[in-house]
Amino acid sequence: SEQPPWWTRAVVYQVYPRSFQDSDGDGIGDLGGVLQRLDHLADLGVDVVWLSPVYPSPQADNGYDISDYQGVDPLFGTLEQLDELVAQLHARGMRLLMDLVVNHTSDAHPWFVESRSSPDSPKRDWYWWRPPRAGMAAGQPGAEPTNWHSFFSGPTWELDEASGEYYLHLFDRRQPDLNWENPEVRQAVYAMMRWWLDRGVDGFRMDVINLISKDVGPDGELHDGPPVPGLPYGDASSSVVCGPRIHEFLQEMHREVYGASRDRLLLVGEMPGVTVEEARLFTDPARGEVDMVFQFEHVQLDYEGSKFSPRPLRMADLKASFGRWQAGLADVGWNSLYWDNHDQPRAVSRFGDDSPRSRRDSATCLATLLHLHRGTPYVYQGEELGMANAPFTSIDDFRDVESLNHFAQAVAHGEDPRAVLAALRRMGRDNARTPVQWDSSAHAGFTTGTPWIPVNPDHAEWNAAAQREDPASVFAHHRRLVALRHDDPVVAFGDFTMLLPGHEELYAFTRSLDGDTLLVVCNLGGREHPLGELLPEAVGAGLVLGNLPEADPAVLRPWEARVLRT
Ligand code: ISL
Repeated sequence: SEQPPWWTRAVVYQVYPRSFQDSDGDGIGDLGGVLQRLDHLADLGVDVVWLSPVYPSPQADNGYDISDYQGVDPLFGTLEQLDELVAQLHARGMRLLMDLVVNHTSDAHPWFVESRSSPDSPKRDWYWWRPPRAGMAAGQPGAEPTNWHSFFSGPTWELDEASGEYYLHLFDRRQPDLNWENPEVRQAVYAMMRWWLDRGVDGFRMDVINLISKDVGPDGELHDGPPVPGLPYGDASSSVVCGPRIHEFLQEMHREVYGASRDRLLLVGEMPGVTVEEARLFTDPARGEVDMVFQFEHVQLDYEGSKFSPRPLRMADLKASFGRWQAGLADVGWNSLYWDNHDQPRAVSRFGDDSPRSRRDSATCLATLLHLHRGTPYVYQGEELGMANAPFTSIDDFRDVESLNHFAQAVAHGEDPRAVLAALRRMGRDNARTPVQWDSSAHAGFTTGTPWIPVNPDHAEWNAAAQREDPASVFAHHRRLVALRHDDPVVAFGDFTMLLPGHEELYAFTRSLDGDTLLVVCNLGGREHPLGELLPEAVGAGLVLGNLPEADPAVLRPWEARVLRT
């Protein structure tokens, strides 16, 4: 049979460049900084670097608003440094994944500037322009073409005074959605992708790629969505999530772009709202779409409706969700595995316990779970150090457009500002965007200037320098887990079977390949459990890797994780 693709044994590390390492003292991380820190990545042993956007951008959404797809923003450096990064990574046996943000551009992109210039512009149809709702005057509240609520609060439509028409933006008003119905748009995107592949990059992480096909009628009609509770808006999901032509577009992209490069590439689609049934189609190699998707189910279990209405997570829900994804993509397709990224709170604060007593143990326990599932693990910068959420106290501490817009909208609708702030502190994206903690010096070694967002004061204790040589550190544990995936085919390819599905604190499963079985037992709580009673087969088994010093094999201590060979 054929060799499995290279990425089935790979671990990906995400760099969010703004917060990784600053090399020129302006307080913002840059490519020079990434180049200085490659030894950290090589030490960890990761195979791929996914680089969040460095393209020219007004930075309304930290670079996810792109004004030129074929360049590097001076804030981050030069195209020459990007080429240097490709060369340096390749020299170390690593690959580079670029962020592809093509659901929308910046409103400063020349395509949009041209499109906006006149209803007769040849690029008018490259974006979604619509007149006000029938019988209503432009600008009147409720005159928007549909009732859709933006991901970043408010309506998804912005009025252009000059033409009296609205344009669509599922995200910020400075991020107008491209019209993928127009074949010229698609060809322009494909040409840009080929240009990057010719530069030697090894694939793409495709931003909200399952939103590019909108459910539009033959005469251009778009439809209102069901009401969003408590707000004068509707939910756009049924019109934009995995729309009617999404598979066709991804297959066309595949044919038009990858060509002879296909086997060296990794293609991962970020897909909010994707179901496991859809993911099977997206990742079935025979269909020629993408290699894996980022799904969102496990990061939507600890809130109700909106991410800013948090509720406690139930372990049984988490296990049921992962279990379904592991089973659903067992024979066809492939999973991506992540706890956090630049859009999510820090894993140890959200799924673990970041109090001093449990932080190291819960971070290493979560790492064990991440790396031992079947799929490709993604480690987000700082996760390998057990970095935690930030101690934000006021709305002035936040930088993220999503958080700032939500605060303004919620307070305007009468919510208690203290309650809104508490939700932001728990769920806000800036938690993941404080600078990487390299050492205990001022600004954690991130910059010699003033960081664009303050470093977490806990860097005095929690930093890379303190962990690199410490075999008990979170970093050292991640490094062992990466190596285990490279060395042990059971970790990469073994079947997954969930055990004790209803247990409220233990997360246990087996991985099996050709009669060789690993048993993984993780205690996701602060109490001891009688492992000998719950899973007797665990007691005599050989320890492959654990996160605490060896002790009584019949007892699983708080946040203890063991990988055993039965
Ligand atoms: O963070 C989220 C929860 O509110 C998501 O809705 C997030 O916006 C979604 O996952 C899409 O994320 C991606 O596209 C956004 C960008 O802001 C994110 O940083 C990016 O990862 C728009 O480009």
